[in-house]
Amino acid sequence: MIPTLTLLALAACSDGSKSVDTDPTGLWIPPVIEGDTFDLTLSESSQAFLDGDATPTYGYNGATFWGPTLRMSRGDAVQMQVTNDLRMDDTTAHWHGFHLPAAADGGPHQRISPGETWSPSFTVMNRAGTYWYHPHLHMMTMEQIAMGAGGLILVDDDEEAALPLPRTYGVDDIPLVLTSRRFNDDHTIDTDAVYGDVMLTNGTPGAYTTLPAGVVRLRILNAEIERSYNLGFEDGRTFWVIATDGGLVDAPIPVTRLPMAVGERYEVLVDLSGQAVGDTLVLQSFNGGFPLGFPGGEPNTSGEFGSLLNNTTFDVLRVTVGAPADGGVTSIPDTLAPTQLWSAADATVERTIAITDDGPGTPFSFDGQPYDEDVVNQVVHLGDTESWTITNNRTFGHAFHIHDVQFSIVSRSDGAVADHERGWKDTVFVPLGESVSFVARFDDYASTTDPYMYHCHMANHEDGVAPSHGEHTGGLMGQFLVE
Ligand SMILES: [Cu+2]
Repeated sequence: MIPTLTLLALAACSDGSKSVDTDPTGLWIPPVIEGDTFDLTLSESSQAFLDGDATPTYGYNGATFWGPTLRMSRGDAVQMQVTNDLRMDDTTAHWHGFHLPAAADGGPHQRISPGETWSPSFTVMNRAGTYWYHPHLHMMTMEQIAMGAGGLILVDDDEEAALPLPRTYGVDDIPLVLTSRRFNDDHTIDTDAVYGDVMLTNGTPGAYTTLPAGVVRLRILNAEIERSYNLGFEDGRTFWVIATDGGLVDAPIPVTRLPMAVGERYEVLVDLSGQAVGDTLVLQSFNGGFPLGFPGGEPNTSGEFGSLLNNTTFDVLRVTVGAPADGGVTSIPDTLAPTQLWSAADATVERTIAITDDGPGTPFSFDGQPYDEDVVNQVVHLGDTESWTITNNRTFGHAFHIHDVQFSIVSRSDGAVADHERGWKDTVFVPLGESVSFVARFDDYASTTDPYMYHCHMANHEDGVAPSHGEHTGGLMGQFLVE
C-alpha cells in the first residue's frame, strides 16, 4: 500500500475528466505548483514501495518520493525559496536545463545547510519544455537523488500555447519520471546501488493508468542514477518526438524506439485516437542485446553493476484506453516550432574535453583532472559560440551534461546524429569509444567568481564515489566560468 501517494493521485485528478484510479499501483501524478514564487522544502519522508515496512525517503513539500511539478512561463521573474529540512546533511537545488546566472544555478557551490533557506531569483529564459530540479551537492548527489529528491519543471510560452497539442496536465499531458531502485532486506533504499531492481514510474512500482482515446502527450525524464532506457511500445507502434531537452522541435519525429540517457527529456505524442475504450498497450524499455557500454545492458542480475532489469525488456507503464477527453487533440500536427539550431560553422572557438580513466575499475575524470572545487577547468568568453567535442574512453558510455546553455549536436563519431536528437539539448549520451560534438552560445550571464558545471549525469560518476571501495575518487565533473 502507498496511501500517501494514492491521496495525492486523487487530488491531482479531481477535475473529473479522468476516472480516478484508486488502486495503489495506479500512476501517481505529482501535484503542480504554479505562479512566480516557489517554496520548496526538502524533508525526510517515507513510502511503502513493497509489502510491509515503509521505506525511508526524501521528498519536497511532503511528497514521499519525487516532488511537486513547478509550472512557470517564459519571461516570468521567479523567486525560489528552498528550505533544507534534512536533519544532518547539506543539500543544493539545481534547475536542470535553465539558462540563468551561475549564482542562482544551484550547483555544488550554493550549499543549503539544515534549517537554512536559499532564495535565488531569476528570469525564465527557456523555451517551453520539460526541465527538472534536483540536489547537486558534490559527493551527495547520488544519495539524495536515490532517496527521492527531485521534481519536474514545466515551462510554458506563447509559441507552444498556439499549437494544437495536448496540454491538460494529468489527463492527456502526462509527466513520466523514470527510475528504479534496489531495496535492502529491511526495505530501505540501497543508496549505493547504481541500478535498481524495481522499476518506478513517477515513484510508482508496477505503474498503470488510463489515458483518453485521442492524442496523448508524455513528458518523459530519465531520472535514473546510471541506467539508460530504450523506450517503445510492446506492439511496435510508431510514436512522435515533439520536444527535446530544450523544447519543441520543428516537426514531429516518428520513432519506434527512443533511447534516453540519464538526465535527458523527451516529449512524445502517442496516437490513441483510433482505439476502443478498454484497449491496452504497454510502454516498455527494450534494454536487451546492447554491447558493453550501454548503461543497464550488463548481463548480470545482481552485484554492483547487476540488476533484475539489466539487459532485458521490462514494463514502464501499462495503459488502458479510456473515453476521449473533452476537446482532446485527435491528430498529430504537421509542424511545431521553427528552431534555428547552431551548426558547426557557427562556432568560433573549439575545445575538446576527454573522458579519461586508467582502464576498467579506475576512476573517471575529465582530462585526467578529478573534480576539484578550487579549480576552474574552462574559461568561456561571454557571447562566444563554441564547439565542444567530448571524447570517450574504452570503458563505458556516459551522459554528458552542461549547465547554463542549450546546445545542438552537430556530429557523432559513430555516424549521423539521430533525427530525434536534432533539437535543443543539454544532455547527450557519449557511447564507449566514441566522441560527440555540440555547439552552444554562452550569452547573457557572466561572472569572474561563480562557475557553472559540466559533468556526467550518472550520479555515481559525477560524485566520484566508488561504493565497492568506500573511497572518494574526485568525480567526472568540471567547472567553467563565463567571463
Ligand atoms: Cu559517466
